[in-house]
Amino acid sequence: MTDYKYTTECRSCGNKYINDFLDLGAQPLVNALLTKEDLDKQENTYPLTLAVCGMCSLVQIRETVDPSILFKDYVYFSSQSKTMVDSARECVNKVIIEEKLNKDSLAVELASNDGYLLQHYMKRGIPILGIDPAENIAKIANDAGIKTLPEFFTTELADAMVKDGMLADVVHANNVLAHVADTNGFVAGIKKILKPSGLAIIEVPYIGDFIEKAEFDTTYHEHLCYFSFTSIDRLFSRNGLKITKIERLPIHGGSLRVFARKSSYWVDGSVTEIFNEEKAKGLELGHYYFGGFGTGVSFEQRVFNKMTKFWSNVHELAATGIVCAYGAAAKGNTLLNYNCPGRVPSLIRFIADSTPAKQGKYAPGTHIKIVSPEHFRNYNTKHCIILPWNFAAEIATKEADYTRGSGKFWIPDEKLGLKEWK
Ligand code: DWN
Repeated sequence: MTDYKYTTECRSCGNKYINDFLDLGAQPLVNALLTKEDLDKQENTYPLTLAVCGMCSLVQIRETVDPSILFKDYVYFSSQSKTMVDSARECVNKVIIEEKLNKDSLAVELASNDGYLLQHYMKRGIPILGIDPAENIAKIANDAGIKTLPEFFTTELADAMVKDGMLADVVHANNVLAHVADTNGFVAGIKKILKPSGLAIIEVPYIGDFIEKAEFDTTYHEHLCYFSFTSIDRLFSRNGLKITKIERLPIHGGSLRVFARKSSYWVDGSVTEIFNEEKAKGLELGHYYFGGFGTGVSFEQRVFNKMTKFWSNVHELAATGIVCAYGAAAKGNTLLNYNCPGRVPSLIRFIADSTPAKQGKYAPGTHIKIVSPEHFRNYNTKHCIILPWNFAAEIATKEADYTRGSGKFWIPDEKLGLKEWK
C-alpha cells in the first residue's frame, strides 16, 4: 500500500537515530472492520514497526497511515466502557473544585468522542467544547447537547480559537496525543488555547507498563507514539508546557495522567518520583526497550514467545470445547493477527461486543464475526478470551452468569500464554 509514510526521523525531536525494536510485520488497520461483502476482497495491510529515539527516548511507530482513513468514520465509542466514564467523572469532579471552575469557565476536550467526559462538566453548568474528527461520533455528542466540532485539532484551529477569544481554563486530551502525526503542533496548539492560568490534562498509555507487561497488542497504526515521562516531558518543554503533576492510572493496561501549565512555580512530588524511577530503570536508554530486564531475551522475542504460548493454549482449549472471544477491541486485532496460525476463525468461533456499530461486522485479518453480547449468552461456548484484558473485571462482572455455568474467561498472559480470569 502507498497511502502511508515511513518516518526516518523522530516524531518529537526530529533526530535521525531512531532504532527499531519490534517488527509486527504487515498488519491490517485494527478498526477497519469488514462487511460480509469485504471478506472476498483484497484487504489492505501496512507494515508496523516500533522504534525508540536515541535522543529524546520517544517510542514510536515508523509508519504513518493517512488519518482520514483511520479516524473519519470511527467505531470506538468511549461510553461503551463504564470504567472509562467513571474515570472521567472522577477526574472532572476534582478539576471543577481544584480549578474553581464556574459558568464563566470553558472546558475543552480534544478527541472528545461521544461526550463521555464533557457530559460531566455540562451537568455541573460549566461551558464546554468538544473537538473530534469522527463525524459519526461527533454527531452523537451534538445530538446529546455536547457542542462538538467535527474536526482534527490543528495549530490552524487553535489559532482560530484564539482569534475568536475561545481560551480554555482546562483542556483534556485523553488517548489522543499518541494518535496525531503533528506531535509538536498538537502540543503547541494546546498551549495556544490555554488561558494564562489554564490547566492541560493529558492521558496516555504508559510505555513502562507496555514493556514490562509485554502489552505489545496496544501497538497499532492509530498509536503513533508510546510515552514515558522522560519523552513526554521533553516534548512538552520544547513546546512551552511545564508538567506539574503525574497520576498513574490502571486504565488501558497502565496510563499516565499528565497535568501541565504554561508556567508554574509549583511542581508536585509525583513528577520527581517518576523522573527518578525512570532514571533508575533506564527508560531513557535503548537497552530498556531492546533488552528483557536481565533475562537476556529481547522484547521482540518475549512477544513472539508470548504469542506462541497463546496460540498453543487456544488449540488446547479448542480441543475441550467451543472457544469464543469478547470485546472486538483494537488491541485484540493486533494480538490475533500476530504470529498466528492458519485459519483462526476455526479456533475462535466469534467475538462478542456491546458496540452496535461493530456487531455484524468481521474482524480485520482474522475475519472472525462480531456478534452481540446476547448472541454470546445464548451460545453454548466453553471458553471465552477477553481481548480488552484492560476491562476484564468489568466484562466478567457483566457476564457473571457465564462462569456460573460451565464457561471460563481467559486473558492473554506473557508467562502462560492464556490465564484464566477468575
Ligand atoms: O487509544 C484508543 C483506546 C483508548 O481505545 C483507541 N485508539 C482505540 C481503543 O482501543 P481498544 O479498542 O483496544 O480499546 P478498548 O476500550 O480496550 O476496547 C474495548 C472494546 O470492548 C470495545 O469494542 C467495546 C468492547 N466492550 C464490550 O463489548 N463490553 C467493552 C466493555 C467494557 C464491555 O463491557
